[in-house]
Amino acid sequence: MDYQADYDRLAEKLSSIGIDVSDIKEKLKSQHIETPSWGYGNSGTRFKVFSWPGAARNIQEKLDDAGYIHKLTGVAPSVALHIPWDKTDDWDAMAQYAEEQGVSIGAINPNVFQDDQYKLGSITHPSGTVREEAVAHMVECCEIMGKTGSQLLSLWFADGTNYAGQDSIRGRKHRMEEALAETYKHLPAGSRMLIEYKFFEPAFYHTDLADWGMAYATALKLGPQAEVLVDTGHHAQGTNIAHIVAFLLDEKRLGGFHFNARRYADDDLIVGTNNPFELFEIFTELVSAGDLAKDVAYMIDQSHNIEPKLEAMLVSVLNCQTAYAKALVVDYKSLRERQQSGDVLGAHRVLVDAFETDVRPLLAQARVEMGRDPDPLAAYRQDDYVAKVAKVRGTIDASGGYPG
Ligand code: PSV
Ligand code: MN
Repeated sequence: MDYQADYDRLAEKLSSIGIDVSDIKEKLKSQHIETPSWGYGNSGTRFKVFSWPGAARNIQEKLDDAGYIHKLTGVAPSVALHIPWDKTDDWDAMAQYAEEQGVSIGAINPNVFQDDQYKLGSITHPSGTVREEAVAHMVECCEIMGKTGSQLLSLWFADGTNYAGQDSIRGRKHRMEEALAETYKHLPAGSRMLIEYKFFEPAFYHTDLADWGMAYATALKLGPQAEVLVDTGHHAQGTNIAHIVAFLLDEKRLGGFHFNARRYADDDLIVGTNNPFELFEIFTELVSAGDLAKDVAYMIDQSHNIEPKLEAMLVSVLNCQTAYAKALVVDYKSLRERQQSGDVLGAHRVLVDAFETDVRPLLAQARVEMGRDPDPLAAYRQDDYVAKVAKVRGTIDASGGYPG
């Protein structure tokens, strides 16, 4: 890949507007995008789960695949686990195995939505016994955090109702607060609880944690270790996610992201495929917030149906890099000046200029400096990893479920 001359030109242009290219490259090299274990296995829609040749069959293979994505990109050094999907008897061995693949264990995601007893909810269920089971599972996940060195408990609940009057919304709110307060007590020191909201699905009348405001209010009640997780697929059409991000950053309660792309609902498509400008808007808020964003956790949460699993994950990571790089080349000084003088379209133009900048040479250079291939997608396509794992793993029957 011949990118050097383009890189030199871009570096010169950036320095002419006062942007230090080596500073940008350092930031790109320290970017951290966590991939989800469940993105490497078979997954799909509620209509059909297509079997993918070489889809990971167990946690070791998921860690192998995550290690491969990190090897290609250099910016995906951790893997989120979903419990019990990824449960093991020997957490030390799993952490060790992950390390051997060049990755670490990231967020621990309890699963309180797949068992029969959760039909009417988990932590908001009318039955105290069911709520206790859900809390016990979350406490177990806090213990797993201790054993794996994970710093994040990432919570999402399918809880809600389908019909008006089905249950007391305020009653459920109180049950949820009680259950989360109990779980909070078990968080390992220095770790964080991320509260993910979603406005619908699987519940269709009301969802107990429907939006960022509810997650934020709940986090405030719980304490400083509780923060909000923004899944980009969990909003109504037209919602300005960048605004939510800016607000939560300023309130110091933005804990992290689940990135994916959507057109209609929670489509869980490859990040940045149909919403590159939205992704860029989000990253400009993060970059311009400086230190306020230093602890934000960046994770991918997608469910591939028809696309090759590993390539889908790779493209998502690369698209996050691209959005970040574009946000880093914004001329923020000029942006502030134009904002200050009321230059509506001038300010907007500053953002568009950065968005339209071809950052591929910059990314190529940063990758080479990280010891990676300048073009990870080409490297992936030339490599035989996928063919090798397809041969070893074969095609397993995927009719078992919908992990997405
Ligand atoms: C729910 O749609 C969600 O976004 C949550 O993060 C789950 O943990 C994940 O998808 C996997 O089902
Ligand atoms: Mn999610």
